[in-house]
Amino acid sequence: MRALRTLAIAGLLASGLAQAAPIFNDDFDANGLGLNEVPAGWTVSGGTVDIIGSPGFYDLIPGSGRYIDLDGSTGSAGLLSTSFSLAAGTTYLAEFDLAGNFRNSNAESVTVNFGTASLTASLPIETGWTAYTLYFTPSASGSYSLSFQNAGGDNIGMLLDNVSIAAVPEPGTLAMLLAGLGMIGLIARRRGRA
Ligand SMILES: [Ca+2]
Ligand SMILES: [Ca+2]
Ligand SMILES: [Ca+2]
Repeated sequence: MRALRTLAIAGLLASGLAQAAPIFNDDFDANGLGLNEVPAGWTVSGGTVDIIGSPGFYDLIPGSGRYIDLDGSTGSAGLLSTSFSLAAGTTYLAEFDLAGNFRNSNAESVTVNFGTASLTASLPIETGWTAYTLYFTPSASGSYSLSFQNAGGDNIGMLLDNVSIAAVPEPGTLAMLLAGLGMIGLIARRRGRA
């Protein structure tokens, strides 16, 4: 009985978490390779970025398909950004991988903004893919952007791959789920006693 109940709880929790539906996903692999390119679904302003990788085009981290060099080849790192329609009160999770520049030891930093949330990442030269997360809960529904800005402009920037955004289940939803499970447990126990 206890095992069954545990299974039921696990099932309900899994279905609750499955509601974390991805609304955006990009591994950049569908793009053509090139210097000073704009990846599909993104805009680049105030400078440039490069699309590099497999096969054999500045493929600095083999096995990653295509990815972004956040400082293009025009002496000015561009602001790479994309925007989404997001709902008030929903929490969204942005996930992405950044890596060092793999070419020179100049200090690098990338500022990431997601709605009003932001972080700055600084990775040394040969640091492989490193996962980052940013949570944002808009107070009003509307269009919000996710953007990446490499500092400096020496044509060698940090690398970006595997960007995704998903709506995460509200804590309230999980709390209600757990309260519901408590009720089921109570009823089951009463039935058992009767
Ligand atoms: Ca990729
Ligand atoms: Ca470059
Ligand atoms: Ca640089």
